[in-house]
Amino acid sequence: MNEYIDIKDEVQEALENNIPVVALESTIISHGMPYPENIISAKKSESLIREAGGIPATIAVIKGRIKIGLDEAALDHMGRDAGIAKVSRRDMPLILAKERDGATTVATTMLCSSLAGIKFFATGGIGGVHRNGQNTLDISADLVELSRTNVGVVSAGVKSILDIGRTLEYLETLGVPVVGYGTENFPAFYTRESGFGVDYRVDSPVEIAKALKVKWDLGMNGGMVIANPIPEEYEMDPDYINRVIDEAVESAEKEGIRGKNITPYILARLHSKTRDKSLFANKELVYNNVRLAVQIAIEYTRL
Ligand code: PSU
Ligand code: MN
Repeated sequence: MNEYIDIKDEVQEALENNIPVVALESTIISHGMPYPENIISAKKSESLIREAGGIPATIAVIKGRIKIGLDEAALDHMGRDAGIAKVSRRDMPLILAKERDGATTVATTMLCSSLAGIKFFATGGIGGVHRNGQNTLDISADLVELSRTNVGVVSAGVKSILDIGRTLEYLETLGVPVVGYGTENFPAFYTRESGFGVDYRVDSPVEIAKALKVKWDLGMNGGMVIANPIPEEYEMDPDYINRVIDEAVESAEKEGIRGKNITPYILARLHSKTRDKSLFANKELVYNNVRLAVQIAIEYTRL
């Protein structure tokens, strides 16, 4: 369909036959979790989508080709190879032209999903306005992508490594709807409540599917932040995790970590400081998001 994209056969068939497809990102594999947990999590996410009646499409760039749906060897490569670039929107043209490998962020997974015709995407957390972002202007390209690319993104909210309040303000400015699944409180990834409210509470996948259909029928470009709190049984103690996060943010500053390296640095630090408790929570919240995304995708195919 496009000279730069390879769509896996089963994904192409699903798209042609109105079978729900859910996209998954690869930055979470290459830069968000350590090996081998990253591969375990990626594979389990894919099987949860299949079990629910959908087709998974993990997205990455391999040797300059956009891959929509990865085979086992490609997934393994994304999880093991230390030299894979983190690819946000600005990086795409160069990584493709240079025929390099790249892990797609929320922004580029949305972009590639949309090029392939996929409307739903599940991940862990989205990027946002970094702390002190009002001075550094470090604002994730994920937010701008949400304002222009037609993909619904299910996440467990925004980590408090970011400035959650300013992230929500910025999404409002960009016209991106933020809904809470079964909650009025915007979740903060490891914890169910950030203290900030959502615009709308929604209690069923069909409500979300309908709202997105309306948005796109009206030609209003952009996605939606579907915020799905981590299940209670996996929630971390807010005081504990926020203390570890504060310490990790401080350490990133001290070491002069900047730009695209900040999030991977902090995540790795959290996993080591919590002795993988944060990694465990991260995996479980991803599975919870995958389950919701496939339900929304199913409802959307019925509208
Ligand atoms: N949050 C996580 N894990 C991740 C990311 C965010 O808990 O792996 C990744 C996502 O791919 C997201 C990206 O799109 O970090 C945001 O990076 P930046 O702030 O550099 O845009
Ligand atoms: Mn940034």
